[in-house]
Amino acid sequence: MKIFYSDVHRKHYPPFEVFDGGKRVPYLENPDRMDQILNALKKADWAELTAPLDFGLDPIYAVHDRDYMIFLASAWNEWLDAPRDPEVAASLEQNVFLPATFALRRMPRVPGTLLGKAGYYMMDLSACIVAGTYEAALTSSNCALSAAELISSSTVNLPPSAFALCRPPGHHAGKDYAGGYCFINNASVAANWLSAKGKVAILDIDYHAGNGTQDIFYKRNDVLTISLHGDPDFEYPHFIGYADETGADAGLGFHKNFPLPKGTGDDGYLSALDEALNMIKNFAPNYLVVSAGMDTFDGDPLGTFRVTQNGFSEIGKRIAALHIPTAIIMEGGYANEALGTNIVTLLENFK
Ligand code: OKP
Ligand code: ZN
Repeated sequence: MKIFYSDVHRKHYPPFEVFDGGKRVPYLENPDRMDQILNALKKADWAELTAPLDFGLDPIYAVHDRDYMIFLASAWNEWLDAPRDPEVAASLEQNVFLPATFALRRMPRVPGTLLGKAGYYMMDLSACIVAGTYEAALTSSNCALSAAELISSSTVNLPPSAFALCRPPGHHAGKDYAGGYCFINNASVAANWLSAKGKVAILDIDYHAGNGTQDIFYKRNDVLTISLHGDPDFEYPHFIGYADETGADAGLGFHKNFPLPKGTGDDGYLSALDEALNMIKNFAPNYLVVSAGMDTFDGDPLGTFRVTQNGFSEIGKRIAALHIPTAIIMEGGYANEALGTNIVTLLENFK
């Protein structure tokens, strides 16, 4: 199996993030996550590490708002150029760019100032921008596009599969906003690219609701989107990911959320997954894109589920049994010591 990966993600490593209560903690979405996965893949003789191709900006602009992308591209340098207090300039705050004011829900407009734009284009304090963020996010989406291209051009008899080892992740990024450690929605960019060649389903198994993916495809019927996650009634992203959100206009009936309770274990998870897989079977897509977050794992610092390693094996087995060309896209997962084993356990079913 080809694993699309680049070291460029290392350029995106914010020195901290701001947790609930204003607590400043080391950035959980860190390069060590990739090192753990790379170590585990090294021991798998079927894993073939491959550099991503460069698809240019067109496939990204086909999903994301132009002005949002220009903001992402220029925010860091504009921030460095902004006038500032010399004392502040010497302090840690200079090492990330974040807004402190967020857009209103009514009559929002895109302001002209850098901090105003940041408040408009960011949904929370986890999507810290540093010098290498834009380049890392572009490369991450090129990994996803490379996996999409492979599954659409492969001539093997078995349904082809590929893994995009993406960092930063993508599923919280909407058309015109960053959030939840995400800047470019890698899975959505790949799925939209594939949609020119056939019907696509996106299955999001990250612990958190894939709000960005939901947002991007909500009115479309050529891309079925399904997310299984911690109920937003108690979990991030709080405002979206509820069961009654099922798509709109032509897309009505082409989005499905499975909000699951705290403590969901293998059995509860797998029965919801079976329902999701039945929907995918009925939709009969030409391509499947899996947003693969491993933060459903028992003991993940950002999750409450209790999915085990056996659970991941079974999840992989059941998705692979669909026999659809599949691009697996890395999303979250923060129990770093177990992350490599967990993702390899999932991927083994597709090799
Ligand atoms: C990204 B992904 C803690 C705050 C939550 C953001 C979590 C982003 C998860 N109460 N911070 O879906 O793994
Ligand atoms: Zn997550």
